Amino acid sequence: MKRVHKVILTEKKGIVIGRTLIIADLHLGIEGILEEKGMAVPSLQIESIISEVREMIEEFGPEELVVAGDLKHEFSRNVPSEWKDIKRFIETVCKSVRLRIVRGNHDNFLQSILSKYGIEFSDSIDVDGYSVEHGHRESRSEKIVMGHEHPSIRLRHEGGIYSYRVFLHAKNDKREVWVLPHFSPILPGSNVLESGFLSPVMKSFSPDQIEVYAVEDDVYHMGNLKILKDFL
Ligand SMILES: [Mn+2]
Repeated sequence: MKRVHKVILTEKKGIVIGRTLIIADLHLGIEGILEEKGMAVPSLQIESIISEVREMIEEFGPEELVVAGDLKHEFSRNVPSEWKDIKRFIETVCKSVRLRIVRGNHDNFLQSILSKYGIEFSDSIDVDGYSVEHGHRESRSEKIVMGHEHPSIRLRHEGGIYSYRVFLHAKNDKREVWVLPHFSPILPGSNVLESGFLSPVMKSFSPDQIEVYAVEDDVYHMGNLKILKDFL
C-alpha cells in the first residue's frame, strides 16, 4: 500500500479514505454477455472480487464500502441468472460493512434491486470531503474520486510486454482527482500512455499534472504521465 496524505492506495485496487473503502468498475455479470457473443467464459469474477474485498475489509477495518460506479456490466434484460452475482456481492458485503453505490454508465436497471436491500444509489457520494463519482460526466466538485477510465500502462522490457493497472492522481490549481483502476479481474485496461481519457473530468489536466501509481505486489509511484510518455 501507499499513503498520499490521507488517501491510502492498496495493491488490491481500492482506495481507503478515513473509514471508507472505495472500489470501482466491477462489471459483474460480464461473463454472461461474452457467452451471448459466442465465448464460453466460466463465472470467474465474483469469487475473486469477494475475496479481495474481504481481505481489504480485514486489513483496513472500514465502516463502509463505496462502489464508484459500474457495479455490473450492461445487460438489457432482467434475467434472474444475471442478477445472481449482484445478489451474492451485496449479501456478502453487507454482512460486515455498509454498502453505498454510485451510478455508473453501465448501471441501468440497478435501482430496483438496490432499493429492495435499502442501499443508497446516487450520482455522487461524499467521503471525507471527496466527491465519489463514476466519471462519465463533468463534475462541479473540486475534489473527486472516480473510476470509468480502467487505467493501465503497458511497458516493454527485454522483449516482454507487461501491463499494470494504475491509480492516477491529477492535480492543478482548480481540482484534485483520484482515478481508481478497474476492479474486474477479466476486463482489459486502457493504456493511458497511448490513448486519451474518456472522462470530461480528466480533460482539464496536462500529462505533467497526472501522477501514476502502478499496482503489482505493492503500489509503486511511477512519476508523472509526461515523464512516462517521453521515456517509453
Ligand atoms: Mn467501467
